[in-house]
Amino acid sequence: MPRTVFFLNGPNANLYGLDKSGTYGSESFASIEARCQRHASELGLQLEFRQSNHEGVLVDWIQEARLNADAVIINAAGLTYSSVPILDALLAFDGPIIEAHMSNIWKRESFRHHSYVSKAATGVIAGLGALGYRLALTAVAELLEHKA
Ligand code: DHK
Repeated sequence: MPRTVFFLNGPNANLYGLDKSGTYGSESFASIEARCQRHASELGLQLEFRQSNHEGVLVDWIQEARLNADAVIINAAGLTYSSVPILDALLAFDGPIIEAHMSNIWKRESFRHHSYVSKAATGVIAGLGALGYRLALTAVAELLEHKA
């Protein structure tokens, strides 16, 4: 049975490649997803790659992961710094959790320096753009292998 990974993306991630600031590079969200899907299959992982602009939807997906996923990768985007509900849902998940950010959040405004998600995360990857997403998938594959 392949291991299932939920890769959950928060508000505005659908705009990657389109935002004027260029903070998140020029690659579209759809292209990043396609590359993650390819890498997941190389690793023998079943990938559920989802995006929502709504906090409650993300909470519902994390709760769904308790039943249907072996690991969670999450970029909660702007909700990283405010969402106790997302933190509580992640704390109820029993498996590896990787917090991923495209940008180096510690190099940016101070309001991005405190992450609620980190309180539940096994590890954090930030500042490497979509390469970080690839590394997050590799990390969960290895963590799940060692858990087996
Ligand atoms: C993405 C966002 O949308 C921001 O709100 C976060 C994160 C950083 C990222 O780097 O992927 O502050």
